[in-house]
Amino acid sequence: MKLYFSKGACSRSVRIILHELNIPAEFEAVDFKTKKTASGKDYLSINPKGAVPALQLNDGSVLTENVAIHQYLADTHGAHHLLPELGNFQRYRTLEWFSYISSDLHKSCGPLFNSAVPDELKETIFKPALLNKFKIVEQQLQKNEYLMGKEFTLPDAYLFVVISWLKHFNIDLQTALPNVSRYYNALKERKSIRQALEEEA
Ligand SMILES: N[C@@H](CCC(=O)N[C@@H](CS)C(=O)NCC(=O)O)C(=O)O
Repeated sequence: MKLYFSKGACSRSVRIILHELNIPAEFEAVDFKTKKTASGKDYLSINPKGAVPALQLNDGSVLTENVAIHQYLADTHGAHHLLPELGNFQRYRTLEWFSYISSDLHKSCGPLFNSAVPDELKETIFKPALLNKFKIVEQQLQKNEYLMGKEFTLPDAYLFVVISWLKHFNIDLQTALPNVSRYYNALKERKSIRQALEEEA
C-alpha cells in the first residue's frame, strides 16, 4: 500500500489510521504546485483530482477521498473500535461526525488558506464562520473525551488534523475553544499521532 500525501495536509489523518492499525505502507510526498510526486511522477495521472490523500492498494488500484479511504481501512481490517460494523447505529453516528469534519470544518478552512482572499474578508466573514462551525465540536468535547465518547474513532484522526491548521489563522485555541484545545493536546500524545507527526516533521 502506498499513501500519497503532503506534509500537514488532511492525508495525515490516513497516516494516523495506518499506524493505528499497524498497516505497513509506503509514503510518497506530492508537491501541490507542480503536481509531481517525490519520485518525479505526474500526480494527475495517479489522482486526476490532484488532491491528497490517494491510497494505492496492493493490486495497483487507487482510492481517493478521505471518507472512502478511512472506511476502507477500518472495514478491511475489522477495526470495529474505529468504525462500528454495518447496521450498528453507532457506525452512522461516527460517519455523521466524519462528514461534518470533511464537508463543513475542512472546507471552511479553504478561504483562510487562500492568499487571494483579502485579510479583511478572512477576519470578518470566514474566520467567524469557521469558529461558529467549531461550536458544536466544542460542546461535544465538553461532555466527552473523544467525539464518540470514551473511545478514539476515525473522525478523531481527521479532526486532529483540521485543528492543527487553526494556528495558521491566528486562532488562540485555549481561549476560543478550550475543550477542543484540551482534546488536541491529549491527542498529540497518542502513539499513532506522535509517529505521524514525527514522520511529517
Ligand atoms: N475531497 C477530498 C479533498 C481533499 C483535500 O482537500 N485535500 C487537500 C489537502 S488537505 C489538497 O490536496 N489540496 C491541494 C489541491 O487540491 O490542489 C477528500 O475529502 O479527500
